[in-house]
Amino acid sequence: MAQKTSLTRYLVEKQAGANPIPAQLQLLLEVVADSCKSISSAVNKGALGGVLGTAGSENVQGEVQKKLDIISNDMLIEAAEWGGTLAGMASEEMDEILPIPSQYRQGDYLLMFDPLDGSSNIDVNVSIGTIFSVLKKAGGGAVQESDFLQPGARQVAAGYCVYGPQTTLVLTTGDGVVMFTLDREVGTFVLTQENVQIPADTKEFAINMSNMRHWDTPVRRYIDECLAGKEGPRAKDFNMRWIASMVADVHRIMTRGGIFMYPWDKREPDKPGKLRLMYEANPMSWLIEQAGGASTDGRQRILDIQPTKLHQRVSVVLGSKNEVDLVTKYHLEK
Ligand code: P6P
Repeated sequence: MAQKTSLTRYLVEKQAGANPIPAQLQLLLEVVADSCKSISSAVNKGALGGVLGTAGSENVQGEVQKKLDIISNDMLIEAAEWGGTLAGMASEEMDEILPIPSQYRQGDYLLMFDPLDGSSNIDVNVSIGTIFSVLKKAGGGAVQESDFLQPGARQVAAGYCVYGPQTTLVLTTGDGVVMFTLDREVGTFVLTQENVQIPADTKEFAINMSNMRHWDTPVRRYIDECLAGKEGPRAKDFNMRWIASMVADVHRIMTRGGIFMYPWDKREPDKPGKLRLMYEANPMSWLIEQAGGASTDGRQRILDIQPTKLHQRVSVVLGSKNEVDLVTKYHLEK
Protein backbone atom coordinates (compact mmCIF):
# COMPACT_ATOMS: atom_id res chain seq x y z
CA MET A 1 0.00 0.00 0.00
CA ALA A 2 1.43 3.40 -1.00
CA GLN A 3 2.80 5.39 1.96
CA LYS A 4 0.44 8.31 2.77
CA THR A 5 2.25 11.65 2.50
CA SER A 6 1.47 13.88 5.46
CA LEU A 7 1.78 17.68 5.34
CA THR A 8 4.96 17.37 7.43
CA ARG A 9 6.50 14.84 5.04
CA TYR A 10 5.47 16.94 2.02
CA LEU A 11 7.13 20.05 3.48
CA VAL A 12 10.27 18.12 4.52
CA GLU A 13 10.61 16.51 1.06
CA LYS A 14 10.14 19.96 -0.45
CA GLN A 15 13.40 20.99 1.23
CA ALA A 16 15.29 18.48 -0.94
CA GLY A 17 13.44 19.54 -4.09
CA ALA A 18 13.80 22.37 -6.61
CA ASN A 19 11.79 24.88 -4.55
CA PRO A 20 12.77 24.56 -0.88
CA ILE A 21 11.17 26.89 1.65
CA PRO A 22 12.91 28.32 4.74
CA ALA A 23 12.59 26.26 7.92
CA GLN A 24 10.78 29.16 9.65
CA LEU A 25 8.11 29.16 6.94
CA GLN A 26 7.78 25.38 7.11
CA LEU A 27 7.16 25.60 10.86
CA LEU A 28 4.67 28.44 10.42
CA LEU A 29 2.65 26.44 7.86
CA GLU A 30 2.59 23.39 10.15
CA VAL A 31 1.38 25.52 13.05
CA VAL A 32 -1.35 27.14 10.95
CA ALA A 33 -2.43 23.69 9.74
CA ASP A 34 -2.56 22.49 13.36
CA SER A 35 -4.84 25.39 14.33
CA CYS A 36 -7.07 24.54 11.34
CA LYS A 37 -7.47 21.05 12.83
CA SER A 38 -8.56 22.63 16.14
CA ILE A 39 -10.96 24.97 14.35
CA SER A 40 -12.37 22.04 12.36
CA SER A 41 -12.99 20.17 15.59
CA ALA A 42 -14.74 23.18 17.18
CA VAL A 43 -16.85 23.78 14.04
CA ASN A 44 -17.80 20.11 13.85
CA LYS A 45 -19.17 20.15 17.42
CA GLY A 46 -21.76 22.81 16.45
CA ALA A 47 -24.60 22.97 18.94
CA LEU A 48 -22.98 20.21 21.03
CA GLY A 49 -20.05 22.50 21.75
CA GLY A 50 -22.08 25.56 22.73
CA VAL A 51 -20.21 27.50 20.01
CA LEU A 52 -23.08 28.56 17.76
CA GLY A 53 -24.73 31.96 17.72
CA THR A 54 -23.38 35.48 18.03
CA ALA A 55 -20.68 36.77 20.36
CA GLY A 56 -22.53 40.04 20.99
CA SER A 57 -19.75 42.13 19.36
CA GLU A 58 -18.88 43.58 15.93
CA ASN A 59 -15.68 43.46 13.87
CA VAL A 60 -13.95 46.37 12.17
CA GLN A 61 -16.31 45.92 9.21
CA GLY A 62 -19.27 46.48 11.53
CA GLU A 63 -20.31 42.83 11.04
CA VAL A 64 -21.78 40.91 13.97
CA GLN A 65 -19.17 38.43 15.22
CA LYS A 66 -20.15 34.82 15.77
CA LYS A 67 -18.76 32.96 18.78
CA LEU A 68 -16.80 30.74 16.38
CA ASP A 69 -15.26 33.81 14.69
CA ILE A 70 -13.69 34.78 18.02
CA ILE A 71 -12.79 31.19 18.99
CA SER A 72 -11.09 30.58 15.62
CA ASN A 73 -9.25 33.88 15.80
CA ASP A 74 -7.90 33.06 19.27
CA MET A 75 -6.88 29.54 18.15
CA LEU A 76 -4.78 30.93 15.30
CA ILE A 77 -3.13 33.54 17.52
CA GLU A 78 -2.36 31.09 20.34
CA ALA A 79 -0.94 28.56 17.86
CA ALA A 80 1.28 30.98 15.96
CA GLU A 81 2.55 33.58 18.45
CA TRP A 82 5.11 31.43 20.35
CA GLY A 83 6.91 29.74 17.43
CA GLY A 84 9.56 32.37 16.73
CA THR A 85 8.43 32.60 13.09
CA LEU A 86 6.37 35.81 13.16
CA ALA A 87 6.92 39.54 13.47
CA GLY A 88 3.17 40.12 13.68
CA MET A 89 -0.35 39.07 12.74
CA ALA A 90 -3.47 40.72 11.31
CA SER A 91 -7.01 39.40 11.20
CA GLU A 92 -10.42 40.34 9.85
CA GLU A 93 -11.59 40.06 13.47
CA MET A 94 -9.08 42.56 14.90
CA ASP A 95 -9.05 46.32 14.17
CA GLU A 96 -5.28 46.67 14.68
CA ILE A 97 -2.26 44.52 13.85
CA LEU A 98 -1.00 42.20 16.59
CA PRO A 99 2.74 42.41 17.35
CA ILE A 100 4.32 39.27 18.83
CA PRO A 101 4.48 39.54 22.66
CA SER A 102 7.99 40.35 23.90
CA GLN A 103 8.27 37.07 25.85
CA TYR A 104 8.39 35.21 22.50
CA ARG A 105 11.20 35.14 19.90
CA GLN A 106 10.48 37.43 16.93
CA GLY A 107 10.53 36.02 13.40
CA ASP A 108 10.52 37.41 9.85
CA TYR A 109 6.99 36.60 8.69
CA LEU A 110 3.65 38.41 8.78
CA LEU A 111 0.55 36.22 9.03
CA MET A 112 -2.85 37.57 7.94
CA PHE A 113 -6.07 35.63 8.14
CA ASP A 114 -9.82 35.51 8.00
CA PRO A 115 -10.18 32.94 10.78
CA LEU A 116 -13.64 31.79 9.81
CA ASP A 117 -14.87 33.03 6.44
CA GLY A 118 -18.54 32.63 5.59
CA SER A 119 -19.54 32.67 9.23
CA SER A 120 -23.15 33.54 8.33
CA ASN A 121 -23.30 29.87 7.27
CA ILE A 122 -22.14 28.47 10.64
CA ASP A 123 -25.59 28.25 12.24
CA VAL A 124 -27.12 26.60 9.15
CA ASN A 125 -24.44 23.91 8.81
CA VAL A 126 -23.04 25.03 5.45
CA SER A 127 -19.30 24.86 4.60
CA ILE A 128 -17.07 27.62 5.98
CA GLY A 129 -13.32 28.05 6.11
CA THR A 130 -10.10 29.70 7.23
CA ILE A 131 -8.11 31.82 4.76
CA PHE A 132 -4.47 32.78 5.41
CA SER A 133 -1.72 34.76 3.72
CA VAL A 134 1.99 35.04 4.59
CA LEU A 135 4.27 37.96 3.75
CA LYS A 136 7.85 38.59 4.76
CA LYS A 137 8.57 41.69 6.85
CA ALA A 138 10.76 43.86 4.61
CA GLY A 139 12.43 46.29 6.98
CA GLY A 140 13.90 46.20 10.49
CA GLY A 141 12.47 47.72 13.65
CA ALA A 142 9.22 47.16 15.50
CA VAL A 143 6.40 45.79 13.33
CA GLN A 144 3.83 48.32 12.18
CA GLU A 145 0.78 48.33 9.91
CA SER A 146 2.81 49.60 6.95
CA ASP A 147 4.86 46.36 6.98
CA PHE A 148 1.68 44.49 6.00
CA LEU A 149 0.77 46.82 3.12
CA GLN A 150 2.52 44.83 0.39
CA PRO A 151 0.98 43.77 -2.95
CA GLY A 152 -0.33 40.21 -3.05
CA ALA A 153 2.41 39.34 -5.56
CA ARG A 154 4.84 39.48 -2.60
CA GLN A 155 3.14 36.66 -0.67
CA VAL A 156 5.43 33.75 0.24
CA ALA A 157 2.61 31.37 1.16
CA ALA A 158 -1.20 31.36 0.92
CA GLY A 159 -3.91 28.87 1.64
CA TYR A 160 -7.30 28.03 3.00
CA CYS A 161 -8.90 25.23 4.96
CA VAL A 162 -12.50 24.38 4.05
CA TYR A 163 -14.64 22.80 6.81
CA GLY A 164 -17.17 20.81 4.80
CA PRO A 165 -17.97 17.11 4.35
CA GLN A 166 -14.18 16.83 4.36
CA THR A 167 -11.72 19.18 6.03
CA THR A 168 -9.34 20.10 3.21
CA LEU A 169 -6.23 22.27 3.39
CA VAL A 170 -5.23 23.94 0.08
CA LEU A 171 -1.80 25.54 -0.08
CA THR A 172 0.73 27.25 -2.34
CA THR A 173 4.25 28.50 -1.69
CA GLY A 174 4.73 29.59 -5.29
CA ASP A 175 5.28 26.36 -7.22
CA GLY A 176 1.74 25.15 -7.79
CA VAL A 177 -1.20 24.21 -5.56
CA VAL A 178 -1.52 21.12 -3.36
CA MET A 179 -4.46 19.75 -1.37
CA PHE A 180 -4.46 17.80 1.90
CA THR A 181 -7.46 16.01 3.39
CA LEU A 182 -7.73 15.64 7.16
CA ASP A 183 -7.67 12.02 8.31
CA ARG A 184 -9.60 12.51 11.54
CA GLU A 185 -8.75 9.07 12.91
CA VAL A 186 -5.09 10.01 13.28
CA GLY A 187 -5.40 13.82 13.09
CA THR A 188 -3.14 14.11 10.02
CA PHE A 189 -3.48 16.18 6.86
CA VAL A 190 -2.81 13.67 4.04
CA LEU A 191 -1.70 14.77 0.56
CA THR A 192 -4.64 14.07 -1.77
CA GLN A 193 -3.87 16.25 -4.81
CA GLU A 194 -0.77 17.88 -6.35
CA ASN A 195 -0.44 20.30 -9.26
CA VAL A 196 -4.08 21.48 -9.11
CA GLN A 197 -5.17 22.87 -12.51
CA ILE A 198 -8.30 24.98 -13.15
CA PRO A 199 -9.89 24.49 -16.63
CA ALA A 200 -9.58 27.69 -18.71
CA ASP A 201 -13.26 27.43 -19.74
CA THR A 202 -16.36 26.82 -17.67
CA LYS A 203 -20.15 26.74 -17.74
CA GLU A 204 -20.60 27.67 -14.07
CA PHE A 205 -20.74 31.16 -12.55
CA ALA A 206 -20.98 32.21 -8.90
CA ILE A 207 -22.43 35.61 -8.00
CA ASN A 208 -25.11 36.90 -5.62
CA MET A 209 -27.88 37.48 -8.19
CA SER A 210 -30.01 39.46 -5.73
CA ASN A 211 -27.59 42.36 -6.27
CA MET A 212 -28.14 42.42 -10.07
CA ARG A 213 -29.87 45.82 -10.19
CA HIS A 214 -26.87 47.39 -8.40
CA TRP A 215 -24.12 46.12 -10.74
CA ASP A 216 -22.04 48.13 -13.18
CA THR A 217 -22.83 47.54 -16.86
CA PRO A 218 -19.86 45.23 -17.73
CA VAL A 219 -20.91 42.76 -15.01
CA ARG A 220 -24.56 43.01 -16.07
CA ARG A 221 -23.54 42.38 -19.69
CA TYR A 222 -21.47 39.31 -18.78
CA ILE A 223 -24.17 37.73 -16.57
CA ASP A 224 -26.96 38.52 -19.07
CA GLU A 225 -24.96 36.66 -21.72
CA CYS A 226 -24.51 33.68 -19.37
CA LEU A 227 -28.27 33.68 -18.71
CA ALA A 228 -29.02 33.84 -22.46
CA GLY A 229 -27.43 30.38 -22.75
CA LYS A 230 -27.29 28.46 -26.07
CA GLU A 231 -29.51 31.03 -27.81
CA GLY A 232 -27.26 33.90 -26.75
CA PRO A 233 -23.81 35.16 -27.80
CA ARG A 234 -22.01 32.59 -25.62
CA ALA A 235 -23.75 29.71 -27.47
CA LYS A 236 -23.69 27.54 -24.35
CA ASP A 237 -25.88 27.09 -21.29
CA PHE A 238 -24.48 28.10 -17.88
CA ASN A 239 -25.16 26.82 -14.38
CA MET A 240 -25.14 29.02 -11.27
CA ARG A 241 -23.87 28.37 -7.76
CA TRP A 242 -23.69 30.77 -4.77
CA ILE A 243 -22.78 29.30 -1.37
CA ALA A 244 -22.14 32.73 0.23
CA SER A 245 -18.94 31.31 1.66
CA MET A 246 -15.96 32.40 -0.43
CA VAL A 247 -13.84 29.44 0.70
CA ALA A 248 -16.50 26.95 -0.44
CA ASP A 249 -17.14 28.73 -3.76
CA VAL A 250 -13.41 29.02 -4.47
CA HIS A 251 -12.81 25.38 -3.50
CA ARG A 252 -15.44 24.30 -6.06
CA ILE A 253 -13.58 26.35 -8.69
CA MET A 254 -10.21 24.87 -7.63
CA THR A 255 -11.82 21.44 -8.03
CA ARG A 256 -13.82 21.77 -11.29
CA GLY A 257 -13.42 25.30 -12.64
CA GLY A 258 -15.89 28.20 -12.70
CA ILE A 259 -15.95 31.96 -12.21
CA PHE A 260 -16.59 33.73 -8.88
CA MET A 261 -17.60 37.38 -8.79
CA TYR A 262 -18.20 39.85 -5.99
CA PRO A 263 -18.15 43.13 -7.96
CA TRP A 264 -18.54 46.76 -7.03
CA ASP A 265 -22.17 47.79 -6.76
CA LYS A 266 -23.88 51.12 -6.41
CA ARG A 267 -25.24 50.47 -2.90
CA GLU A 268 -21.86 51.67 -1.49
CA PRO A 269 -20.35 53.58 -4.43
CA ASP A 270 -17.33 54.72 -2.40
CA LYS A 271 -16.38 51.12 -1.61
CA PRO A 272 -14.79 48.98 -4.37
CA GLY A 273 -16.59 45.81 -3.21
CA LYS A 274 -17.40 43.67 -0.18
CA LEU A 275 -14.40 41.34 0.05
CA ARG A 276 -11.14 42.25 1.80
CA LEU A 277 -7.94 42.52 -0.14
CA MET A 278 -5.26 41.44 2.34
CA TYR A 279 -6.72 38.25 3.81
CA GLU A 280 -9.41 37.15 1.35
CA ALA A 281 -8.74 38.37 -2.22
CA ASN A 282 -4.91 38.22 -2.19
CA PRO A 283 -4.48 34.66 -0.87
CA MET A 284 -7.34 33.33 -3.03
CA SER A 285 -5.98 35.16 -6.09
CA TRP A 286 -2.50 33.66 -5.70
CA LEU A 287 -3.93 30.16 -5.30
CA ILE A 288 -6.13 30.65 -8.38
CA GLU A 289 -3.20 31.95 -10.48
CA GLN A 290 -0.91 29.17 -9.25
CA ALA A 291 -3.57 26.71 -10.51
CA GLY A 292 -3.67 28.35 -13.96
CA GLY A 293 -6.63 30.65 -13.36
CA ALA A 294 -6.89 34.45 -13.33
CA SER A 295 -8.02 37.04 -10.76
CA THR A 296 -8.76 40.73 -11.31
CA ASP A 297 -10.80 43.51 -9.76
CA GLY A 298 -12.52 43.79 -13.15
CA ARG A 299 -9.67 45.80 -14.63
CA GLN A 300 -6.32 44.95 -13.03
CA ARG A 301 -4.63 41.88 -11.58
CA ILE A 302 -5.54 41.77 -7.89
CA LEU A 303 -2.01 40.67 -6.92
CA ASP A 304 -0.62 43.93 -8.38
CA ILE A 305 -2.79 46.21 -6.19
CA GLN A 306 -0.72 48.31 -3.79
CA PRO A 307 -2.66 48.26 -0.47
CA THR A 308 -3.21 51.52 1.40
CA LYS A 309 -5.25 50.21 4.36
CA LEU A 310 -5.13 46.93 6.28
CA HIS A 311 -8.86 46.19 5.93
CA GLN A 312 -9.44 47.67 2.51
CA ARG A 313 -11.99 46.06 0.23
CA VAL A 314 -11.75 45.09 -3.43
CA SER A 315 -13.96 43.86 -6.27
CA VAL A 316 -13.19 40.24 -7.13
CA VAL A 317 -13.51 38.37 -10.44
CA LEU A 318 -11.58 35.08 -10.27
CA GLY A 319 -11.49 31.57 -11.70
CA SER A 320 -11.31 30.01 -15.17
CA LYS A 321 -8.94 32.21 -17.16
CA ASN A 322 -10.96 32.63 -20.38
CA GLU A 323 -14.06 33.75 -18.44
CA VAL A 324 -12.15 36.19 -16.23
CA ASP A 325 -10.44 37.61 -19.32
CA LEU A 326 -13.87 38.17 -20.95
CA VAL A 327 -15.18 40.05 -17.90
CA THR A 328 -12.01 42.17 -17.87
CA LYS A 329 -12.45 42.86 -21.60
CA TYR A 330 -16.02 44.10 -20.98
CA HIS A 331 -14.77 46.41 -18.19
CA LEU A 332 -12.03 47.85 -20.39
CA GLU A 333 -14.52 48.41 -23.26
CA LYS A 334 -16.84 50.42 -20.99
P1 P6P B 1 -23.34 37.86 0.48
C1 P6P B 1 -18.93 35.84 3.78
O1 P6P B 1 -19.53 36.78 4.66
C2 P6P B 1 -18.28 36.62 2.64
O2 P6P B 1 -17.32 37.49 3.15
C3 P6P B 1 -17.69 35.66 1.62
O3 P6P B 1 -17.22 34.50 2.20
C4 P6P B 1 -18.85 35.40 0.68
O4 P6P B 1 -18.44 35.09 -0.64
C5 P6P B 1 -19.64 36.71 0.71
O5 P6P B 1 -19.31 37.35 1.95
C6 P6P B 1 -21.13 36.48 0.66
O6 P6P B 1 -21.74 37.75 0.60
O7 P6P B 1 -23.58 39.35 0.25
O8 P6P B 1 -23.77 37.01 -0.69
O9 P6P B 1 -23.89 37.36 1.79
